[in-house]
Amino acid sequence: MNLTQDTIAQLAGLLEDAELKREPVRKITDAHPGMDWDDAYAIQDAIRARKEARGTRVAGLKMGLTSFAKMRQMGVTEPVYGFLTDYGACMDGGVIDTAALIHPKVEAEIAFVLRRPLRGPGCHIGDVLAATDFVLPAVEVIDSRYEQFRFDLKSVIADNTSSARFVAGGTHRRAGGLDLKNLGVVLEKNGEVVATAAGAAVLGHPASSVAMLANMLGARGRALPAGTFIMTGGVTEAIAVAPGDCITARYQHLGTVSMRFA
Ligand code: 0L1
Ligand code: MG
Repeated sequence: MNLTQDTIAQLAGLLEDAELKREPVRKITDAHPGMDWDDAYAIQDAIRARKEARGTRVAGLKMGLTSFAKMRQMGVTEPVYGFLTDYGACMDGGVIDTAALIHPKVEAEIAFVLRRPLRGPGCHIGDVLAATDFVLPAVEVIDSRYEQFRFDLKSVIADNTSSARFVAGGTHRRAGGLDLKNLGVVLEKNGEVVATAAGAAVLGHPASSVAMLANMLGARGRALPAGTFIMTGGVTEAIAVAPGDCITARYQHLGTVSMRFA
């Protein structure tokens, strides 16, 4: 690690204030070019600790930048992980207030809920499918705290991977009976199809995103407990939304997830 504990705490405060006040900031590596991966995750952990100290509960974990479409869109090459908050959970079919956000975008994702814990290293798709209770469709609303979504990978990790809101819905199904690799997803904005994809868009199979998360956490001495809700990453590129927009994500075999932005 290259940053001091004081700098990590200060940067966590800066990014959390940017979220809570809706005031975007410059990417933090501009002022701290020596920041390394451990520093970036330490800042994310410090944001999580600040929130938990105020009573926020962690509602699940997320993988980000797991599809080639997203990596291409953001000009990065590696997946990242972050956490979801209880106040970020929104109702399927409900209204999401953009006044609380900076520049929201939506991503159609496939979520997993674990029946048994998973611990890396060495975790693979088979381990994930054996440990999964059910899968369900979910839409993530991301909202970078950086001006104009301009960031690099370390800055985005520190910013809790742009995590803001999420909507889980549709139908939950046992993973065993589903071909998750070929599962089709259609994303609609205001009744028009804006993106289509299959589950394989996420690292070849969405379960490999969960395996990668277990392995990334394992490298930091952490595990995924039973019951964890995990969003595996957008199957398509992210789509910008504004007040008045209606989003529907339609999933083969898993139903739909929808929301309106106000
Ligand atoms: O969930 C995601 O894939 C987002 C990761 C962070 C990058 C972004 O804000 O698009
Ligand atoms: Mg996402």
